[in-house]
Amino acid sequence: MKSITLALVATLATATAALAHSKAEDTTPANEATVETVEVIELRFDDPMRVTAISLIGPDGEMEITRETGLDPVTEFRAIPLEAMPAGAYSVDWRGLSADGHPMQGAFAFTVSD
Ligand SMILES: [Cu+2]
Repeated sequence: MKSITLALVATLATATAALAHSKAEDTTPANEATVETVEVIELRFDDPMRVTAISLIGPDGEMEITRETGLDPVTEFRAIPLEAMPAGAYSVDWRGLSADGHPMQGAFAFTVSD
């Protein structure tokens, strides 16, 4: 009985690895970067991700952005800031649905210089 259970666990582990969830590979601005201006916020994934929520938090709180890529699953998600971004510390928080159906979330931070 024990060997059957172990075999099952091994099978499940293999199936999970084959359907690995989409990962955030890279962002614009890059995590921990210092930039002078931000024209676009980009998230790049190794497999399509349906980004279900994204927020840009600046030195004075949450800021308005507009999604360029909408709610379709994409490997390159783009959003445009709608307000001027004063110097200071920023972070982007996002949630999404991976190509394998797993809910995902991530965050990155950057600084806008004077
Ligand atoms: Cu997954």
